[in-house]
Amino acid sequence: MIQRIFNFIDGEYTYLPECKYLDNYAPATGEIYALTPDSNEQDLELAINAAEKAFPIWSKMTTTERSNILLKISDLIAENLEEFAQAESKDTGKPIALARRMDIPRAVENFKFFATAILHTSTPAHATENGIINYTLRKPLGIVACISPWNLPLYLFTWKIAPALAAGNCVIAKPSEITPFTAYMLGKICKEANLPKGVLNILHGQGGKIGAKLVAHHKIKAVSFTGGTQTGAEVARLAAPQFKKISLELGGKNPTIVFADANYEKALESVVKSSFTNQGQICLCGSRIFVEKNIYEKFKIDLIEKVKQIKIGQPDNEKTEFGALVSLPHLQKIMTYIELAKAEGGNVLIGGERIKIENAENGYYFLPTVIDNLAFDCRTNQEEIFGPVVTLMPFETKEEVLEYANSVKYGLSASVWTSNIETTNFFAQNLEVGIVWINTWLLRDLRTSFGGMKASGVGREGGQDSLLFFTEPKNICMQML
Ligand code: TXE
Repeated sequence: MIQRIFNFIDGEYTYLPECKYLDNYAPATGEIYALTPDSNEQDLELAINAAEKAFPIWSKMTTTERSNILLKISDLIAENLEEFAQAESKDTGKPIALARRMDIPRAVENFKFFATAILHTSTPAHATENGIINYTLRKPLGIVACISPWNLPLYLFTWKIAPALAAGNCVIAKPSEITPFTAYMLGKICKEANLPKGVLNILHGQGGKIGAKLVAHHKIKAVSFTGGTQTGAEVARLAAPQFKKISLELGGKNPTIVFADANYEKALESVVKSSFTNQGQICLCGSRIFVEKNIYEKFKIDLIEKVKQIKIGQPDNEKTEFGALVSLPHLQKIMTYIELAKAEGGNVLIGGERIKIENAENGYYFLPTVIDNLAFDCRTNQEEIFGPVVTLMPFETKEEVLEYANSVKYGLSASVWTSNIETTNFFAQNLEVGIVWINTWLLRDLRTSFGGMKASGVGREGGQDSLLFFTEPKNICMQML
């Protein structure tokens, strides 16, 4: 049965009779299972008007009142975790176990974290000896846009919405048209949590169409975007002339650097995860693996053995560790990079092709792939592939591998495996990325600044960074009588 998705505007699921719909596919089977609104300006104006009406009410609530409602949303997502996890797995092709363990719990945490963070904010004051005092007020911006991608749908959707709402803004949120379902489900939760109508409006549709119109709308004061670097540039081009605040979390081509003095087994285990979690569709995945020369051959053999053991299957199977890619166009993009790697002299050590799974022959399944024998500066090693494809390269010195690691236009994250403190400090100081993990990967503390530099984006999310982004500072200077 094909399910119809609706926009959530002014506290209700809305349906405009002339609304057109986009097909929504289940990656596990390649079948159309839902229809997504292809929203237009009319839908956008309805959402803007609803947000405009709600802003005076929501922004004037106390932080405790806002906090209680956001905590209720967090609790309701947690109470419906299984339903959200099943929906997320079906919509994205990711294993149900991963959606249960990572995606939905993080959405619960996002609301809880920012619902409590706003209870503990402070702003600076500066007193001078001649009775002058300066203090800072921070005010919500107004109506803001939150635009999120298809790889971690509810996780990243709520990562933007929660702080925006917590800070007192009203939000028009646009999820990816490729994976809209859990965003659609969030509307009902917000209604049950008594979020005042119009505070959060969820608009579905094509990025290049309603997404662009949302960014360009003169009543949108800020845009928080996560997605591709190219799209990020387009968002910036539209927002800049209107002096909107923008936060861009974009692509990555992250290095994983393994020294011979690392904990070998831990490094090996982690490299499998940082290469292939979520089928390699996480902007933080380590897609370029550099291994110190004297352990390279052993590491290569051991890594291939580990990859062979990955349980590939239908996403709804509890035992599946590696599911389907998110869409057929994305699978085809991945296949073009395999051909490119071969043309550049790459040696496909494992994987490199689409596979058919019994009873799901039309699903978007692709083998986890490891390629070596490529130069650090070839296209395969410079461009973001965003799938289950990693390259393996040896190195001899710190200086050599630092040059390789920093050689890409991206600067999002990196993992370094070593037991040597000098090596740790050398890379912490010199890697051109926003996040460096030492002897770990994807360990996240929501208080930390999250984001990248170079072509990986502008600004940071997380903790106070998000609350500062979604508020406007005002300095008051007072001469005490
Ligand atoms: O991102 P898009 P997609 C990278 C990865 C991937 C590429 C494209 O390389 O292959 O981005 O992925 C909306 N104005 N990442 O297609 O197109 C769109 O509807 C306003 C890295 O998901 O950037 C969706 O909601 N909005 C990333 C969102 O932007 C627009 C995770 C992202 O879409 C728009 C995912 C426009 N002109 C992909 N065009 C990460 N950093 O985690 C599109 N959108």
